[in-house]
Formats: sequence, structure tokens, C-alpha cells
Amino acid sequence: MDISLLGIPLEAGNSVPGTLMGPAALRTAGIAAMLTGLGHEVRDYGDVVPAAAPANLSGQWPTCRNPGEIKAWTEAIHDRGLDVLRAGGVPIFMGGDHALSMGTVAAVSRHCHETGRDLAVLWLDAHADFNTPDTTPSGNMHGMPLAFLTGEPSLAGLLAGRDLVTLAPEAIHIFGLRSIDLDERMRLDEHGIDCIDMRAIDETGVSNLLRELLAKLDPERTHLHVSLDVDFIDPSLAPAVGTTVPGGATYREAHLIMEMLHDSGLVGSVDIVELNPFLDERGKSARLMAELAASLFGRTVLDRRPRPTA
Ligand code: DIR
Ligand code: MN
Ligand code: MN
Ligand code: MN
Repeated sequence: MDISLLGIPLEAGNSVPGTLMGPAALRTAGIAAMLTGLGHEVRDYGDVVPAAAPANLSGQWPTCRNPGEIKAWTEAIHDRGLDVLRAGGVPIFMGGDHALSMGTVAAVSRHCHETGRDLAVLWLDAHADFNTPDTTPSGNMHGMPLAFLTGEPSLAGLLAGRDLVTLAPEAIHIFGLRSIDLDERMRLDEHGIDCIDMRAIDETGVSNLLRELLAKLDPERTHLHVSLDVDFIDPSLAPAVGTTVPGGATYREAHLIMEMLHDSGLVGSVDIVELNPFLDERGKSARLMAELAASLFGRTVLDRRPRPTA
């Protein structure tokens, strides 16, 4: 398989500095070599660079932190992401905070529209990221990408001059939830978004829930975008994130999800977001995220066979 790496060193969408080092940490953890070792063709496209000197848009979005930066990044990420998608292969977008998904998923949605695929989004996250400028308790725009992507009018200006192919609420599946804000909760209900929280995972198990979810997707038509937030994982395993919430996915739950997603054959693009190496413990979170990527692209235990020489 052809895999494209694109770094997105964004930290303007959250309030803890350090996520701009995320792409470098994933590269240092050996993500490219792990994927190459599985037999894939890996091409690293380097990092997205936004337009210089973003406008100050605090007047337009007074409740949001760094809205001018986020607009500049969203547009740059969308354009660069679309180029990478059109070049073929499966992109892994390496963040950077979760506001980057406004750009990556907008690009994926447009690419699916152009190529006649149905987009489904699996959002692996402790949070719902469905706040708006009106409901945000923090002002952090990494809490808003799913609102933007479903066409929230107050965020539409973040992607000027490009057509946003909005996501239908039914296309979104949030998995791993354990922290939702009050107004955000009401919005999730109003839009009828599929939310699988940690209690459901405890009671039913990740394999049953994920199998059920995947069975609803048409294998002939679906492009599945996986958006993996580091805080989906339990903080004891992945401490390198600014918004840790106890009670996250275990090591094996996380890998099992990746293995099942690989087996589904549906995955067309991936975000790995919120990695903050400044908060890590000797690289363990970065290494775990790189290893999860390896599981997502086919690494198994029993299947190992000698690589052909020559
Ligand atoms: C909270 C935390 N819901 C907010 N959000 C996120 O600030 O909107 N943390 N995404 O990762
Ligand atoms: Mn394509
Ligand atoms: Mn998130
Ligand atoms: Mn989160």
C-alpha cells in the first residue's frame, strides 16, 4: 500500500504549548520505518506551513482563542491535504492539535465527493469536539472541529473560498467518550450523532461495538477516515496530551481497534492528533501512537514471516 505522511505542527487550537512538536516526535519514534517494515511504500511530504502573518480575527470570533491562526491553518491544511489525497495513497496526518481536522477532514470530504465515495468518520476521543463559539467553555478551537465539519454557520468563515462538503451527522461515529460539556451534550442529541462512551465500551466491549459499526458501512463505497486523539488512550499509557481524562482505552483495546480497522479494508485516511511531546515520559506516548499506526496498517503477531531477501 502507498502511505503518505503529512506533518501538521499546529498548537493554536489548544491552550497547552507543545503539540507543534507532535509530528517530529512521531517521526523520531520511527513511524515511517515501522510502516516500511510492513511492506508499504511510505512517502513523507514534510510539514504544512500556513500563510504568514494571519489576520487578527478576535473581533469576528471573540470567544475563541487564536481564530485568525486557525483560519490560516485550516485553509493551508485543506489545500495541502487535498494535494496529498489526489496524489493517491492513504495519508496519515500527524498533528498537531485536533483543530487540524477542520482542514484534513474538509479535504477528505471534498476528495470523496469528487471520487464518488461515501465518507464515514470514526472519532476516537475522550471528547466530542462538537462545541461552537457559543457553547465553548474554554475558547479552544480543538473542541470545535466536528461542529465546523457538519456545517455550523458561525464557523463557516474558517475555510474561505473553498467549498466545504459538509458531513452528514450520520457519517460521524464518536468512540471512547468520557468528557462532554453541558451544551455540547445537547447539541449531540439534537444532531443525533452516534456516541459510544466508555461505559458502553466497558459493558459491551470494543470488538462488539466496532464490529457493529463497521457492518453498517458499504465496503464497496466507503472511505473511512479515522481521527485518533491521544486522549482516547488511558493517560497511564499515553500521558503526552494536554487534556488527559482518566478511564481511557487500554493498550489492548487500542490495538484491537486498529487491527479490526485494518481487517475491514475501509480506512482511507488517518489523523493522529494532540500528541504533546513536552508532556511525554521518555517518548512512550509517541512510541505507542506510532505502534498503533503499525497495527492500523497490518502489523500482527502471528502473521510474521521472514521478509524476502534480494
Ligand atoms: C473541551 C475539551 N470539550 C473544550 N475539548 C477537547 O475545551 O471544548 N480536548 N477537545 O481534547
Ligand atoms: Mn483517493
Ligand atoms: Mn479531540
Ligand atoms: Mn480529546
